[in-house]
Amino acid sequence: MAKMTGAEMVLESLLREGVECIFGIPGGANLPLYDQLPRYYPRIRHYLVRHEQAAAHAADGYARVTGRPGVCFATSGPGATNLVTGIANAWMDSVPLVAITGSVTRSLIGRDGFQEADITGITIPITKHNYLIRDVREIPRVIREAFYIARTGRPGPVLIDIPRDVQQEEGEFYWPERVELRGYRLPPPPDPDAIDDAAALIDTAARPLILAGHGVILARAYAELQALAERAHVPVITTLLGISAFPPDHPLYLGMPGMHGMHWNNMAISEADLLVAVGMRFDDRVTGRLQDFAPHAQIIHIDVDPAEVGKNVRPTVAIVGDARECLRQLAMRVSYRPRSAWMARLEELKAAYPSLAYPEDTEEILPQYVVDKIYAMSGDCYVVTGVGQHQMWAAQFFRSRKVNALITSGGLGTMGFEIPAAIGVQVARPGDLVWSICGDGGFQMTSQELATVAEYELPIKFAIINNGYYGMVRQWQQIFYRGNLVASHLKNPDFIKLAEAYGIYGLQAVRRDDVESVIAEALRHPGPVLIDFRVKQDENCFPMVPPGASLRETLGLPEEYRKFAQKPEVVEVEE
Ligand SMILES: Cc1ncc(C[n+]2csc(CCOP(=O)(O)OP(=O)(O)O)c2C)c(N)n1
Ligand SMILES: [Mg+2]
Repeated sequence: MAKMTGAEMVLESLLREGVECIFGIPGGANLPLYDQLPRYYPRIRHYLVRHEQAAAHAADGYARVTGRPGVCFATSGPGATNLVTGIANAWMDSVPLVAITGSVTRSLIGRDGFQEADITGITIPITKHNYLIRDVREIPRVIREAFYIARTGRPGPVLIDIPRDVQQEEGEFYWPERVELRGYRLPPPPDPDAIDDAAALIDTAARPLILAGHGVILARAYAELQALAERAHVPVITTLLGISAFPPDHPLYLGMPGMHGMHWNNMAISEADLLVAVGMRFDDRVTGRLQDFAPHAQIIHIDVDPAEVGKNVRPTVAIVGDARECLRQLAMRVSYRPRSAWMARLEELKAAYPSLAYPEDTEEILPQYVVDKIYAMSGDCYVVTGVGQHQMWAAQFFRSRKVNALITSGGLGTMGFEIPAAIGVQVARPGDLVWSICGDGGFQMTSQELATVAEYELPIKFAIINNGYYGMVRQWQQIFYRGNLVASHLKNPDFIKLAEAYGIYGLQAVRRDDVESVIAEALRHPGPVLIDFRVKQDENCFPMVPPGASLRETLGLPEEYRKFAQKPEVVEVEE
């Protein structure tokens, strides 16, 4: 057994966990770690970000596309608290993350010394587990456990806080062969009786739907999902985070449901007699008013986390287990049913409510047109988004055939995710095309990361859907707050000059005719590009189910489309 310092043990352990890159910022309490980094280069590459929130989001983006835990470093106090939004984001979307923070020296813990924050206390509700290491010999075991916890079962973030003097202390490096955690259980094999019951329900259903969520992607259960859908002949709806779990051009694919989903899906859910919900948690953005959700449906709920079962809806049959294994077993048990009446009804719904139609003849640039064109011209790319109207359009028009290709903040809805998460995705997939579809508001929450993009020459294409507003906020104010637009207008900087200040190629589109040519130019340019799309400022995102309403009470159907876009109406909602 070799003697090593705590800092060396951390990096040695990360190497053994297969870590190739780290996103972070140094400071007093983690300098011993940084001091060791050059010895591990290039096996471990460090990406210096400009704000720790970005380190967490970049690690999150990296983890989403690779399936391996993303790693971020921060110093104590403000470094650690800056990670909090990013950790909460990973927690809400079940993304495996290992955050390693430096902490004040052991003798100073609890004395409110310089840059002390109780980060293990602060992150208890937003981590799967966290550790404060007090003995250097614990480091390899704790890191091994942290990675195990982060990636197994329902994935999530784990934080390890290491006092500076522990990083400097020497000890014997002992790498445990196995992880033994009392009270931590891996998902059980699916209960065969539950599989039987579920298969029987599917076989006898006349109007079934599959609702696939992020769990399908996290379990990499794409083939199994497709096998179940095809063998049983059941149409598939994907939640926001389930998008790209199923081929968008598949005849059984219906798109996204919920608040800004396709209206036909919300109608279909309201008419279905069976929902097969996989790796999704019946978020209110999906269900609308719970009492009115899927009133005629029996529900099969497949989830790796037993705490999700019965949390929001009571399932007829619950199967707790890994989505891939559950779907694999279920797919073997079901039989093909033509369900011609149901298929015909779904076609009718789609034709009656063409949810995504937008006018073709405008001179101004419609945001939908920009998003639609980006997909049309980019082939099978990754798309990262911020949060707001542009995010919903990026989801509605999604058509990349790459699996796991829409990287978006679903649960927490974190503006500012769009730049740093794209950094993580591009680092993980250096040869692939990565678009970041940004809001002009969210972009400014982490725009300092353009420096990171430029420094590491990451060829991300940033499309700012510049509507001069916190667009989604303005939309709510127009519809639910009497059109009283308070604090939603944005006086923006010159984004081209901003890009150029960082050494990034900037382009602008002002008229509809510019859109195709700037996208083509961005795709031709080998490095990072920022495009400022000056879109129609008052465009709203439809369809929309008001918060607290049932899925059938949709605003902005085609006949109302222009009326809502121009003359906002007040709609009473119960929250
Ligand atoms: C960090 C954070 N703060 C506030 C919000 C509330 N919020 C949701 S959407 C939105 C507006 C987003 O504006 P922009 O980024 O320009 O996107 P747009 O809706 O205009 O496409 C705001 C402020 C949020 N989601 N995240
Ligand atoms: Mg905006």
